[in-house]
Amino acid sequence: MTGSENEKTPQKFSQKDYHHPAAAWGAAFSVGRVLVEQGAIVDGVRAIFKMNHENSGFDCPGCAWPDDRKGLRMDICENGIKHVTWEMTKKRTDREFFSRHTVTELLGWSDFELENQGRLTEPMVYNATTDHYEPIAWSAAFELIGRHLRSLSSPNRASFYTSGRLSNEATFLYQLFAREYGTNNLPDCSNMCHEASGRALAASIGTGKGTVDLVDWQTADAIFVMGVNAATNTPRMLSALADGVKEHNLKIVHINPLIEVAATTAITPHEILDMVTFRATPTSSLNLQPRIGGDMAIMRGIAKYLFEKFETDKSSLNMDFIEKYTSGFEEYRAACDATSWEEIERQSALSADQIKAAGEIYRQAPAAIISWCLGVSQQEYGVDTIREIVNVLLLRGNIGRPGAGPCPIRGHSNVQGNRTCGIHHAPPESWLSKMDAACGIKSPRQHGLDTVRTIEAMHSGEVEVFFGMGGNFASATPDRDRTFEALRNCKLTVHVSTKLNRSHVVHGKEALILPCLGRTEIDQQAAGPQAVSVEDSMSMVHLSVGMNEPASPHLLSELAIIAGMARSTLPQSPTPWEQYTGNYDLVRDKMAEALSGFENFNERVRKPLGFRLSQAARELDFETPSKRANFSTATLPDTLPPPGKLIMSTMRSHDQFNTTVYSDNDRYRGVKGLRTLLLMNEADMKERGLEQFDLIDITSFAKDGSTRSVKDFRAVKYNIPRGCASGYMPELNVLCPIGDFSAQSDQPMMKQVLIEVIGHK
Ligand SMILES: Nc1nc2c(c(=O)[nH]1)N[C@H]1C(S)=C(S)[C@@H](COP(=O)(O)OP(=O)(O)OC[C@H]3O[C@@H](n4cnc5c(=O)[nH]c(N)nc54)[C@H](O)[C@@H]3O)O[C@H]1N2
Ligand SMILES: Nc1nc2c(c(=O)[nH]1)N[C@H]1C(S)=C(S)[C@@H](COP(=O)(O)OP(=O)(O)OC[C@H]3O[C@@H](n4cnc5c(=O)[nH]c(N)nc54)[C@H](O)[C@@H]3O)O[C@H]1N2
Ligand SMILES: [Mo]
Repeated sequence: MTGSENEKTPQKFSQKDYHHPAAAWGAAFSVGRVLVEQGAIVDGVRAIFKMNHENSGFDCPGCAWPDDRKGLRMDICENGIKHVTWEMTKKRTDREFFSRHTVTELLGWSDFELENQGRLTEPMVYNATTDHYEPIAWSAAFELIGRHLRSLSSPNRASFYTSGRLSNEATFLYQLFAREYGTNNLPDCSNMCHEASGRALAASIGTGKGTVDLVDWQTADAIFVMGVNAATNTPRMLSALADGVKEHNLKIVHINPLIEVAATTAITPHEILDMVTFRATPTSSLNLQPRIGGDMAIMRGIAKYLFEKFETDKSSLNMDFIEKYTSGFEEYRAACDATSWEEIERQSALSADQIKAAGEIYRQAPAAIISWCLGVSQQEYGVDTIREIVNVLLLRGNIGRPGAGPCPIRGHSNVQGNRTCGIHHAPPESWLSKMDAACGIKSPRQHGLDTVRTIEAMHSGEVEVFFGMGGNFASATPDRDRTFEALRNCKLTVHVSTKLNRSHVVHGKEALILPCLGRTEIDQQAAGPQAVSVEDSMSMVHLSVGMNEPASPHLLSELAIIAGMARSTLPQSPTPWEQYTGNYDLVRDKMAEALSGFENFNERVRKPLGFRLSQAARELDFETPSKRANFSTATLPDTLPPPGKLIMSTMRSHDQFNTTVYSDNDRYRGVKGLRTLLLMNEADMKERGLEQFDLIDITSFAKDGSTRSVKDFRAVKYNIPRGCASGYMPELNVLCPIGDFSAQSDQPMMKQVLIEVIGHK
């Protein structure tokens, strides 16, 4: 139904089903609009041709999907282009802008309005007397940070956040600074993203990463796509899916409470002929629509089906693999026997036949990949669920051979590299001792604070200085109101950013905004223009080289900012900060000594495709205490909402990058002009007397009994299982209770919020 069809609905928003393929022309038009709006049309087009090219371009900051360098094809996507263009905008947030607007006034602006002012141009400091941000020299800004950090009674009273696009080189210096200063307080966005994946994989196969690469994606016989909105958030995955279907009859199973557009058909932009002739490729063999939180039940059901089939067909399980490489098989079989189909149906909200159909696709496939993203990881039982995914893979030996394996789809473009290079509040001893020996420092051994615990520590006054290296901590984290109080409670907040965002206007008693170069920009240092490296979702490390003139002559690189802060805080530091800043090869030489897998870093990273970090589990070498891949045996948790309540997942629209909102539209879900919405099942709406677009209040219920509410959202009828609802982050973060994080992963349960919905009468 469109807005205009409903009397009660103002004209400005609407929702109707989307019936076109993913990617295709709608994407092309959308790109054109953004290029024009940001005034970046010429540079934008030039940039697109430079993006993700073998060692001659910059890495797309849009997502962590690996680059496909098959010949000359253009492997780009709409959202990557939007993201790059957003950074390359001609608009500027300069000193005149800050002198025109008080911070109190800016606080009333939307996230879109804040970022849409364009690129930050020089360091700014908050003046509490005037309530304005005012220019400050870089040297004075570093001195201010140094003064605060030197005066804290313990280094643990500062916390150093990272958003996942920081390069490997900057990451390494950042952690080195924090640890030389004396703290492991290194929270990062992965604490909200794939922490569950890392922990589950480490326990099951001895490594925190997936084992597959892009060639595996191109050769798999079956791929399971769980809990990801691929056409929006990992659009280049569509190429792998569509090519697989066309080239070798790939079977694709989508598991998602919503039928996202990637689960229908796609036309990928590099298939120019398909674009011209509107020829779409079906990208789904089967769609399973579980209840939110129902994924583990599905995986348990698939395993149960394999055991049942094994009675009559011994090829259903790979017993040779199981005997040679795994432990815990008999216990796992017992756990599957003990789980009834009835319970599996109840928890997943699917019939046993539907799950068996997925099981049969899996059983028939000689090689299979199971991939997943936030729909699986941001759940209370995310770790158990991901371990169950690995159980299913182990049953058929789907690991360590071509076309097979577990594959977490990472989010930010270098979030995996951040962890590899030391962003970890709980680093393993072996990692620390190698780094310490190489760098000549003595790192603290006491574990640090993650994202949720940093918020709580700022709230209670235990953390007094917050440093944000990229990202938008105020908006991205759970429990908005509490996070705002926490940030405001700090003595000093510092944000290294490219654009203005909420975290700058919700600040500590003293506050700095430090503007940095973006990934698309030339990074000129003493030794000439510099390149940085990143690691993609599939462990490929490669160079990224900026090509545009910097947005302002006053921007510093992230490495230079870290070095400036380090020198001011630790005047006696033996680390050659200035030399590192002048020539990133020197940082890489040190990383080659400090990080295993980075030997000959400078040489290997300059190879045309970079290099792949070797991974033991891919070679069937499982670095677990048992030296085997471990089956897990968790019982199926009960994740059903109590009567009268709904389970809500928060997610991204098609037109946003995390907290950066490009527009109020969500094209593939047919939504126009509305972000304060809640997608609901029609029967759940009826039960509450709600009609399409009715105004609603949403209240969330935390485990500690507290409640949080948002008002004046709109109910939107959608194809979603009963008892489930979905809406957008960051608007709904106010409903995510700070204390409701998973005990298994410590991740906030951003896809599993218990709510009630009440219509306005
Ligand atoms: N354009 C664009 N690209 C991005 C980003 C962006 O914001 N914009 N963000 C980047 C980042 S940091 C990340 S982490 C990734 C995020 O990529 P996604 O994981 O795709 O992110 P979300 O939009 O949160 O979507 C989650 C999906 O999980 C589904 N889901 C919800 N609950 C469940 C459940 O219980 N089970 C299952 N199976 N599915 C469920 C939702 O319906 C939705 O399709 O994308 C990265 N790429
Ligand atoms: N409710 C709910 N909340 C969520 C999620 C969810 O699904 N639901 N997802 C979570 C996930 S997966 C993630 S990853 C986090 C994201 O959390 P963050 O990474 O903290 O947030 P972003 O929105 O990606 O950060 C955007 C800001 O980064 C800055 N920036 C952009 N480019 C650069 C650069 O090159 N350098 C520097 N220094 N700064 C730059 C800009 O100033 C921009 O405003 O959000 C989490 N929050
Ligand atoms: Mo993420």
